[in-house]
Amino acid sequence: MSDFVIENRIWSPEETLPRDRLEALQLERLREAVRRASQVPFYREAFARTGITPESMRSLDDVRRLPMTTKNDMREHYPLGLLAVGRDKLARIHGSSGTTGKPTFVAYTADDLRLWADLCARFLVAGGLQPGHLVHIAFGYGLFTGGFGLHYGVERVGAAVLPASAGNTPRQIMLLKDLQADALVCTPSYALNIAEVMRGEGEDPRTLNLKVAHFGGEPWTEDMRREIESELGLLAFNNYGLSEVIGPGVSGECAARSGMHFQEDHFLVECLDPATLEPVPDGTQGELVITALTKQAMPVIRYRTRDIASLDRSPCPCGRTGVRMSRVVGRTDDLLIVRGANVFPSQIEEALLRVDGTAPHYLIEVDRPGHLDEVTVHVEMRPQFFSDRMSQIQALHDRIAKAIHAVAGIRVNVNLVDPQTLERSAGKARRVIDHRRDKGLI
Ligand code: DLL
Repeated sequence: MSDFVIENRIWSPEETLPRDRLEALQLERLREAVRRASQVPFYREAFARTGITPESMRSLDDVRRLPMTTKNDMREHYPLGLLAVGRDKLARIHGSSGTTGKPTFVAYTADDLRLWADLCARFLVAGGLQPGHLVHIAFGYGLFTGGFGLHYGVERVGAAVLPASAGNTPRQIMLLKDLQADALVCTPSYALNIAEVMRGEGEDPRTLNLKVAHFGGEPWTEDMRREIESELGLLAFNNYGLSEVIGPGVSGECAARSGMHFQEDHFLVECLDPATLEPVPDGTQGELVITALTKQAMPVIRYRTRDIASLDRSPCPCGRTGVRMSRVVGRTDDLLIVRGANVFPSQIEEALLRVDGTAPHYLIEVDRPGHLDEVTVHVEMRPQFFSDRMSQIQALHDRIAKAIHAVAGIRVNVNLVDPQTLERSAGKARRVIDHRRDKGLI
């Protein structure tokens, strides 16, 4: 870890608004958000069906009467069907890559961009960024919101940006060494990658000048934080966001590093049981559902993030009053419900890792050919185990099925496949194909 001392600096006074004033502001803004969303036919029609008007939002609990928005709704209005302003009012368009091939576009007015830079400035300052620092940004500059989002946030703070963008690790290392950046912005896994490549070259990553890092865009753990901090000799801060809501800047850690403060004056957050859509108590994990209160170009009402986390409303020593969210522990799209049993792909992975002879490459296929769900787990054999002897293959097959039953509590079909035959991904590995979804059964 670094011996850099983080001062508790607050960027905007709104971050410390007493709860009653914050909630009054949220309610006022919720009405405005409903008014703005009424400019979008998708929302206008949904509001009309249930008699929603801005004035009908009498308390913050009334948010629960509003319709939810899903990623699928965004896809159905491709490319820009959810705009609340004319195209001539747009200042920027970003996009998030989806599994369906086409991105989901998100749009910003000039005011939205100003707000976004400010929201990023808030968490950057909370995590020790100072005017005069040089910030190395290794997020991609492009449709992804990471690069440009953080870029303007850093500029807003009054620090300098090195827009290194993503990829070409040796070049990133050269830039980090030669320009002596004080802060690093990228995904946590990429920071580890930079450290690993330096070590591979016989260099000590701790000799870089980095003092702080702001990581986001993917899940990571406390263990990973410890490892990155000791490898790179810096203090690492977590920040969270998603394109559909604005990008980075939805929440971020302060010096206390015990949860990410939600920027509640701009985003109303609910934590719901993903099955019943009822609120869960604070401290209990649920799906985050977010309403953007002030975004103009593309209002978003009760967006189902699919991110599982918990909320903590206890006071924070930093003085910020925004509720803190925990790390994202998983995504609801990772959870499979098979014949009523809940199974995470990670449980199948855990079972496979217990069985000798299987490689950590697998694909889970779920279907409902009749009335019952069926799961087939395709598993690669390790090259050294690959055998012509039926008896050996049968024994391996049985061991896998038993291990999965023991860990995940479900019976599955096992399909052993030759080494190197399952698809590899340059980004996130695709682990699940659920035919029930394609058939509209779930
Ligand atoms: O990843 C926005 C972002 C960029 C946030 C850079 C922070 C820093 P998307 O590409 O739309 O947007 O992906 C959003 O990434 O729903 C989470 O599942 C995941 N995610 C983002 N930040 C975190 C985080 C950006 N700190 C999706 N921890 C979200 C865990 C995160 N997961």
